[in-house]
Amino acid sequence: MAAPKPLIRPEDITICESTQQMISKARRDGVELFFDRAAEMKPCPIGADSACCKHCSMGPCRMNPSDPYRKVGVCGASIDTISARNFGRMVAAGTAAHTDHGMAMLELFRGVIEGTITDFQIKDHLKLHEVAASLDIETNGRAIEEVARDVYRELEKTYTQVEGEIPLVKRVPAKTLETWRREGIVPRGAMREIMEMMHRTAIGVDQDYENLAKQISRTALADGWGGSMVSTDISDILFGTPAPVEISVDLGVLKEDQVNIIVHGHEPSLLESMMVSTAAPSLQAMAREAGAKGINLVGMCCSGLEVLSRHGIPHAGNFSSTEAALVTGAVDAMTVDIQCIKQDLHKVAGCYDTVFVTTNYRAKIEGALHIELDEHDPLKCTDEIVIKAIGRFKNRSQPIEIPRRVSRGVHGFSHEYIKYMLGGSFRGGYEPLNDNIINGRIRGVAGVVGCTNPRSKQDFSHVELVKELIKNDVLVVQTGCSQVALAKAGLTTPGAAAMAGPGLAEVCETVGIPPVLGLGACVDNSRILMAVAEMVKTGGLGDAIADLPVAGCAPEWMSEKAIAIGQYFVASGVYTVFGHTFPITRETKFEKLLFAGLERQGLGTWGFADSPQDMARLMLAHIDKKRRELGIDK
Ligand code: XCC
Ligand code: SF4
Repeated sequence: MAAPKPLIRPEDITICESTQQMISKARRDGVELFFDRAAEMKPCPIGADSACCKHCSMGPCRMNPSDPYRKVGVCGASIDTISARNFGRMVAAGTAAHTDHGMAMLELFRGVIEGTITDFQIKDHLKLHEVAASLDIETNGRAIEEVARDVYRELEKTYTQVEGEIPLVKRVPAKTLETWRREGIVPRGAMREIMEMMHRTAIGVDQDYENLAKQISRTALADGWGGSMVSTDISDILFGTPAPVEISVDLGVLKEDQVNIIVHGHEPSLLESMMVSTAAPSLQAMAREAGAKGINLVGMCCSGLEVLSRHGIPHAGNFSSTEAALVTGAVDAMTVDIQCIKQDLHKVAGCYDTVFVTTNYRAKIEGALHIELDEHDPLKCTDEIVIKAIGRFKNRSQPIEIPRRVSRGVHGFSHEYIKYMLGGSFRGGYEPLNDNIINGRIRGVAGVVGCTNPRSKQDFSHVELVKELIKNDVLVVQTGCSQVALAKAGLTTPGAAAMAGPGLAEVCETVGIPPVLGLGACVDNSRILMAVAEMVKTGGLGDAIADLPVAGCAPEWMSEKAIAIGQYFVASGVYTVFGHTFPITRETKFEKLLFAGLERQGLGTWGFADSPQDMARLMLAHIDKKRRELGIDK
């Protein structure tokens, strides 16, 4: 009999000490985690390089990634066709995820305007007016409902329009938009672009990788400047635009003597409703009668990021820590909606008697309890979950072990706030951003975003990359699981300015901000688009987004959504580096197009690196190149 394989040490799986502690506990408890399966299941080397196609039943056809032009598929499809089609379908899936989420927010907004939904309101009138103004909708002297109706009608076109240009391209800097028009990649409407992407990647349709690449960009742009941006705008209008607030992050936010409820997923409405339920005096009293000191509501992943900055709700951790949270035994209920919800959470929850509830009709899990959140009566769902959580608290039978770690940090930097904070506008005020870039105190701006992935050491590349960037005077903006990684590592405090280079440190100390600014969930990458558009419009740094000394990175990406995001940043003009893996065959024409050709068309370009030092090196080299081209390098 073969000897059992030695287990990977927790400290080699993650740098998150709380998650390390829970990996050890899970092993003692005999509970399998996704880290274990990642170690067990080696990725298929052909699939990893995107060198196979299963778009029809003449295949599946497999190419040889080390000799990619030796064979073609049964239909004759070349490696470039095959990998461009695979890439296009990833972009379509990622775009569909963000735009469907955005559409759900828009439907909620419509219900609020029509008065059929009364548990949510238009909370941020100022934001509504700003969004209206950006769409050339008259606001002067008009009732808020009228303006809201027009905003709704206009934004709906993001999805349903079949010709023309999606409404939010009005926010794109003129020269960038001109490039898109020349290349024929301005999105018409998200549904149309996703549909066409799926059509063109089917057997026997578009078999020219350059032509496919255009639709890939057009689809991705319907995400960034479409579905995601609508989602951010509407969420701000309904729930409030974030402003900086100090938050606790890490598994130590769970409380042994309270009823712990975790909300994990992506739609802010579930957590917003859960906040109302957990604050209800009757349910608070019920919790106390059960012996609890109170009800502790905690967010995870993007749901958590949506509300942490709006309401100061604590955050337990990112994608790779969702099972770890359950392993504490302290979670009385975990409730989920859409996206990044591992099917095995249901099973792990079962091992610890945690109430696990799916709430969205789009995302059920076989065997899991489903209590649907109906926006017309959201408290019905969330009250019931709270009652179940209290029941579980009362009957807790498992030993509880909560890691003690908690990091405090400041989050909630909407692009509106960055603008205000750095001088009323990005230029022409007190210590404005553009001036500090031009005078060299800030070398450039980097977006570090995206997932964690059990195939790379959790959080490690995020943290090392960001440390390297700020040391080199690069201001970092963040979203998604990356933001949580840096929060846990303590880099979202103003004190972290001490780790920044002298120029960036001076700016941070003067303004009183951390060198790492958390902007929210993955859909809030649209805030980064708005920030770079604002930088161009402010002046002094070129005419197009592609001229700016900025770069982006998703060091530990895993989701198709990340590919869609990466592609919309690239198509918008941003140099975007992905870490550890990239779904493409090397030394092919399609690879050269993504990694060099798009830049020649006036767009941005993709980059790839396996170590955080190399990611930083590539990003800094790009920022310096742009500074030289702008004539502002010293
Ligand atoms: Fe998911 Fe949005 Fe990725 Fe995190 S970063 S693993 S997509 S939760 Ni958005
Ligand atoms: Fe093979 Fe072509 Fe069918 Fe793909 S579409 S599986 S390459 S025959």
